[in-house]
Amino acid sequence: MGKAPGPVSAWVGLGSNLDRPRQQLERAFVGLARLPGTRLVARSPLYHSPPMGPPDQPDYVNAVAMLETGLDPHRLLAALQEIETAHGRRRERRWGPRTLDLDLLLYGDRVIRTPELTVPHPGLTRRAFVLYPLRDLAPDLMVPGAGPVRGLADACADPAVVPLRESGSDGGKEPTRL
Ligand code: A4P
Ligand code: MG
Repeated sequence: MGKAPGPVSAWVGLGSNLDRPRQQLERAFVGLARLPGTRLVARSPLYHSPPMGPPDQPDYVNAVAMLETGLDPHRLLAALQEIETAHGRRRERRWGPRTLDLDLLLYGDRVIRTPELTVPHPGLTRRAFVLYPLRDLAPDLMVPGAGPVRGLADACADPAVVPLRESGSDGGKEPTRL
């Protein structure tokens, strides 16, 4: 148990709107790169987005990471939750503000529906703050049951979701392969 047959491409959505969100995401990429049996292959540019859900919270910074991992999906989810906890994440209300949210967006072409894990992530096909950074990394990637990322991103165009200004290493417009 615990190992998938071979490395699988897994896509993780990152979001933060508390305690210096850019830095939260920078640290989260480091945490993802250190996961056992896992390589951080690429990271998207960072995006600025207004909150989806309760409006009485700060705007978010969002991004996507591509991993190659030998962890099975449930082990990977547990590892993502450990990183969230290390970032002081507290679960207070649904869609409330958070230091770090890590969502498992896609795990290869697998469709998973268990009580603790739904893949593809249920919000994936409707959220520009996920689809824009995912399109930067993999426009032709197929979302099981929904089609290619590029078409999904075009279909949920949201002018309020914009790349963060270039500044230092974390606001560039180009995806970074690692
Ligand atoms: N879970 C099931 N499937 C998954 C998956 N594929 N990836 C379960 C991650 N978790 C998954 O998550 C609740 C439970 O979902 C977990 O225990 C896990 O077993 P949570 O992170 O504790 O709670 P949450 O994030 O508040 O709820 P939810 O419904 O997952 O919210 P989302 O979808 O993560 O959305 N606005 C902007 N602009 N940007 C954002 O990033 N994020 C959210 C949260 C709200 N508004 C936002 C953003
Ligand atoms: Mg979540």
